[in-house]
Amino acid sequence: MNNSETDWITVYIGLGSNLANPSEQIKSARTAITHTLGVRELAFSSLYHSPPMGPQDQPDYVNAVICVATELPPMDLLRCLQGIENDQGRVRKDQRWGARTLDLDVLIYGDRIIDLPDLIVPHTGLAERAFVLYPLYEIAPQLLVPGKGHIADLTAKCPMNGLRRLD
Ligand code: A4P
Ligand code: MG
Repeated sequence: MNNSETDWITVYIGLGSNLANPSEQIKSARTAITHTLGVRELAFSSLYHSPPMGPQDQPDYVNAVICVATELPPMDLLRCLQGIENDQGRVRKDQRWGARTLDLDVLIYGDRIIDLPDLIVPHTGLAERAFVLYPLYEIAPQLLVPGKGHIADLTAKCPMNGLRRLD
């Protein structure tokens, strides 16, 4: 491994969609993420179906988690992900946790704890959300979530809340 290779950081990104053919939105986003310069896919979870957290008058979600290696600094990665959300028709409305074609969240960035106005990592709520924990556990069962604990313990404590794995 040369020196530049050692600067690549392992990052977990959560994908969510509940509009305009959610499964296809998630698959397109996976392709877009892995085609981003400075990003390489390491693993991709199954797709999961779950009822909405937050306002109930919206369709159910499809969620997944991707693990990548990246040489992008955290804010550059976030901007790339927001660009992909926009490309896939994301419209930001005032309602919190409303329906969306695509939501990409930086869940974990190496062992970093980040507390910036525009970026909090590990992602807020990660430890309480079945639709994040179970796909994360599927692809990284040994993971230590910085500041929160072992993924196996977090997952064991979290009810599935209607989450089910899609074939
Ligand atoms: N931001 C801060 N930290 C991060 C991070 N780690 N990753 C900021 C990504 N963004 C981060 O995000 C709002 C702001 O968060 C951004 O400007 C960014 O700088 P947003 O994507 O514009 O809005 P949002 O996603 O509606 O807000 P929020 O509060 O992040 O919502 P969540 O936590 O993403 O939850 N139910 C199911 N079943 N499945 C879901 O995936 N998702 C949500 C949204 C609600 N209910 C759901 C699901
Ligand atoms: Mg979000």
